[in-house]
Amino acid sequence: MKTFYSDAHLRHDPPEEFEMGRLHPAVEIPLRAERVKASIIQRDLGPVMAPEEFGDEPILRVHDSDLVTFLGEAHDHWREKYGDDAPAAIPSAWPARGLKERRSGHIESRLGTFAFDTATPIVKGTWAAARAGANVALSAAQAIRSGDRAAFALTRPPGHHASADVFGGYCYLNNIAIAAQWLADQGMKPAILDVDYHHGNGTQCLFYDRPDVFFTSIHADPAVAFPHFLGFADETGEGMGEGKTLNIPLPEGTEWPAYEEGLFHALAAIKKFGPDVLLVSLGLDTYEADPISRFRLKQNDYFRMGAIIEDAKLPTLFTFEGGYNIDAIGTITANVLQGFQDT
Ligand code: FKS
Ligand code: ZN
Repeated sequence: MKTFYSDAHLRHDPPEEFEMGRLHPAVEIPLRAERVKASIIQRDLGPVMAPEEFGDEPILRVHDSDLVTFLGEAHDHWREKYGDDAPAAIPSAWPARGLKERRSGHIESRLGTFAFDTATPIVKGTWAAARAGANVALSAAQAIRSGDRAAFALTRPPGHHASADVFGGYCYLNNIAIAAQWLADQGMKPAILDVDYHHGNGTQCLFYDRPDVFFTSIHADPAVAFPHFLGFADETGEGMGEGKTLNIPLPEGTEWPAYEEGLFHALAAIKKFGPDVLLVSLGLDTYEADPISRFRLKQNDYFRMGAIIEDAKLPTLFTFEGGYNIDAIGTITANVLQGFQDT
């Protein structure tokens, strides 16, 4: 299968993120995607291609123009306020419930308005990288639209936590949602399967009331895991979208047998929906040695994962999401793609 990749992702290189009460070295780093690209080439899984430029329109089908404008100018405004020594913009105040809120155009006010966490810094190159990521996902969608059986969008930064007007969880633009919407606009019927360790809250919100896009996610129980406020089993969609969302939260410590059961459950629901294209938010942070997550999948389990996804017999677009074990990320990503391809 084709892999789409843009080196513009290298420009998003935040040094640190604020979490658990302190600044930590960032885990969502350029080396992740570089390692994945290297493994794909080494395993000979297909050509690595540059994306085409799709312009703002497909992004604006998913995101509010206020967010898009903000992301485009945030770092300039941050530097104007705090100077070049404060490289990464991170919010420190939010318009929380219980206080009457007024919103000015000030950078701190806008950061608090659009960001939902402190782990998603905006650096000088963030917007260029995020925009290129959307083009990577759209180029993969175009390959699928043109008849390719599968495509891998090596998107970085990731996307599944970003919603119409909110960014966070290392995500700025929701790559998979942009691709799914573009395919829907071409007359296709998309289903989204999210296998990242963390619930795809952004993707779920974007399609929650939609009858035409199915969303299912297997993830760590949000009662104890990020993103904390969404991803519970009783969220099933609303209005016209009732029944078109399926969450499968699993406990910390989950190993392959229980995970596989969840995967079969998700794929059975997808089959019932009857899509003509499958989009997979491919997070690799379910790995046993992931530094920030607590499932226990082993390297070989990822071949199985790819084979099970292939068994849906649908044109399949993978987008890259999380996964932070730098030594394993290339291997386990390639295992999924190879498991799919060899089936
Ligand atoms: C743990 C705090 C968790 C943020 C985790 C973000 C996860 C991002 C991701 C994505 F795919 F988007 F990259 N902090 N104590 O892996 O879901
Ligand atoms: Zn994740």
